[in-house]
Amino acid sequence: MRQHPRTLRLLGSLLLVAMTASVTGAAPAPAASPTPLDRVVPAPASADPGGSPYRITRGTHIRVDGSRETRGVGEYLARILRPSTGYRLPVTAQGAGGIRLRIAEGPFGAEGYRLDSGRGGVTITAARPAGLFHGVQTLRQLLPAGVERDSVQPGPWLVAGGTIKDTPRYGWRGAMLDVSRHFFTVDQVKRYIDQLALYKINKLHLHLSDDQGWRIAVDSWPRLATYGGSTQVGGGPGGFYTKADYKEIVRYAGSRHLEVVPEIDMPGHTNAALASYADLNCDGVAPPLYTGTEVGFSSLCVGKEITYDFVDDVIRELAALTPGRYLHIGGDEAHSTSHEDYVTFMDRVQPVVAQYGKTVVGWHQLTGATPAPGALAQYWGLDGTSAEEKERVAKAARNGTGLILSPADRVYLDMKYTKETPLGLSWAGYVEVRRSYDWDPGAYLPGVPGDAVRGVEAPMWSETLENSRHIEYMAFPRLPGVAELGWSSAASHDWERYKVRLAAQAERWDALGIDYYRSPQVPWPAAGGR
Ligand code: TNX
Repeated sequence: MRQHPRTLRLLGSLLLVAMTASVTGAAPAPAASPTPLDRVVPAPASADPGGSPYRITRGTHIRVDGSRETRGVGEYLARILRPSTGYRLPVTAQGAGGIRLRIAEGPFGAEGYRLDSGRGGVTITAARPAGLFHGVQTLRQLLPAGVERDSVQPGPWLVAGGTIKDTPRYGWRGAMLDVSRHFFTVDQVKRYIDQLALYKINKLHLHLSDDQGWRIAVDSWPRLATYGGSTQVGGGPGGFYTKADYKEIVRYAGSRHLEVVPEIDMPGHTNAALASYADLNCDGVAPPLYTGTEVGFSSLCVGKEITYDFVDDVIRELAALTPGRYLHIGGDEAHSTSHEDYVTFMDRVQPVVAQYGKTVVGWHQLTGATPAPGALAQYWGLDGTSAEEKERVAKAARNGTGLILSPADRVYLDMKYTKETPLGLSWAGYVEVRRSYDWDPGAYLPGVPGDAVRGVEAPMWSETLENSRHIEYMAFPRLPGVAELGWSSAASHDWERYKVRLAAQAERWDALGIDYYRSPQVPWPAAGGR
């Protein structure tokens, strides 16, 4: 009997499926099964699957309400989806169905959202554009990883049916980039911003000055950038951001709903400034530029009036460039400043920040002086930090100083994963993926009231890091874990489940060209098909 050609094709594919299954020893995944709603990093507050999936097709529209910012989120989504789907995906204000971004009152807070998916469409609802933007990040992760590629992929583009309701645990979910030890270009910073946005990070802290380089143009003290920015660790050419460059970083971060927090580290970590202006030195002699990696040898001259003219000018110009609320004044490792001078300096400088309309952030040594009302302290101690130092921080927290947690032996992204890691430092120990994820910011420091903890931040110091590949290798896969600590509830914390969700991200990093460390602690999908 002659077989109908369609039956033959069907038999052929069944045979192929059976063979694949016997080769891999596993049942083949149904070709079109969409990603489950809860397979997202950071874990959403709730995910209720149900109903039919939505399929993005050639006819899909992205519908936005009238506001410019909502339209901006719609355009951002379209720019992600168009290259890989090959669809037009017009962003329109009219019509129904498709992907809808909607601003509405609701229990969303400033950054939360709700995502409803079903046969007729996907609707993301939020009170603010930032919530829509975070909802879009979730939607990305619900689509196949191929959606991240910049050439047309086969699809199908299915989003599982159901509802996600999501809102962050903390308002401060930061990442710091040290652009002083090695300089990174505007494009390199933008690339990192895009990676941070994937995981709903909302603060980009830029460490703009240190012993090895001053990286931001200051009109009233031009040599800071032109001379103080002219080298870096290892003696390379360094660089600095013009004011236009810096504004472009701020604009780009804003378009990804990140707030830039600029840091000028004082009174220590200031060799680049001291080298640029002899008058800033107590002895009136400018030291040479520095390209090594020691810390703690430099200090502004606390007893000289010109120091405060300098601080006033720098803070004024930087505040004027910064739409965000915060200005970080450093204050760490001031080993060459006496305690008395440190207190004098911080007492004088914090009001200058307030005078130019900003809120002080400082490294936690600030709690050894008197933190200004409303100031935030960034804790970077270790398990082994003395009980006395921890108590000083806890006491400040009880007195109203907010805390950002960046424990160095958990979330310093420049720490080596193991002794074999080719990049990074190890003064705080080796920090494998589990260690960076497996702690609770809300219960980390004894004696700290829960509401004093404003969030978490992952610093990336760049003594050993010279390019985007280096940054990515150290950030991935630890950064998503820190993002999850900042976003997801303590109740959802579970390494065994987290590591599976994390492993599923690797395909996405491959599609985006993000380098990462293949930690043996994470059950990565088998290589191949990449
Ligand atoms: C400590 S933590 C520093 C930085 C270094 C970093 C290297 C802190 C506030 N200061 O100056 O770059 O360690 O891991």
